[in-house]
Amino acid sequence: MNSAPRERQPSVMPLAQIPYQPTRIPPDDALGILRADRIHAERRRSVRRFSEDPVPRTLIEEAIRLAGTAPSGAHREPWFFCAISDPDMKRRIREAAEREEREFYDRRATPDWLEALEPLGTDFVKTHLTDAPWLLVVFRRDAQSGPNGSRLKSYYAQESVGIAVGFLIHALHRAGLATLTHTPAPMTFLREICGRPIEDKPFVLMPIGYPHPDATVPDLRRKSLDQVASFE
Ligand code: IYR
Repeated sequence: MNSAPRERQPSVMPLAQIPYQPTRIPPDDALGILRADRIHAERRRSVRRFSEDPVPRTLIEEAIRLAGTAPSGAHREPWFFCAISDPDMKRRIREAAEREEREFYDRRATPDWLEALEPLGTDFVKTHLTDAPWLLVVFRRDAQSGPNGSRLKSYYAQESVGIAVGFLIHALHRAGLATLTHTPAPMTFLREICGRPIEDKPFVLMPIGYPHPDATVPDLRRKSLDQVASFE
């Protein structure tokens, strides 16, 4: 006897569909927009020496809002941003990060890795963590609370947060602000300092501010289009 397939009772109703009709930009205009944006983006550099000049909190708020427009798996928005300007918290973060980085440079890093870092001239001293007016700690949320005490898991959380951080870096640069994607490993101390739950994994630690007037950056080149793309 054939039993009818059991009806799956959806626990959540599908979202209503609303029209999406952005104005279409003619290709010639679009090319101008993309080119101008790319030329500006090419001037962006990771900065390791920051001015102590203040940056208004409103700029950081807007940049975080913009990052939060990134697409995410099942629209779970699996990110959390802890923005820190408190000097004492910055000092604690620097102390903990330098402890980990000293271990990295003295013991943990493989010879290959140290060789790859050699041209950048980095070491365990992280003055940017106390000089920059803001430290932004980005967390990847692997689960979060939903309605009626439910737990919502994240999907493609790593990819989603990576995209959001990309949006953030681009937006900060457009606003004339510099940052550094800094990932001291391990970064678990950041969860404790920011008071985040165990499901939140530190993803990146970003100092944000204006570059120090005497800042320098390595004279590196970017790959050309044909080195990074093929058109079939
Ligand atoms: N986290 C260390 C090492 C480091 C690793 C990579 I990959 C870099 O591109 C730069 C540095 C540090 O911040 O010094």
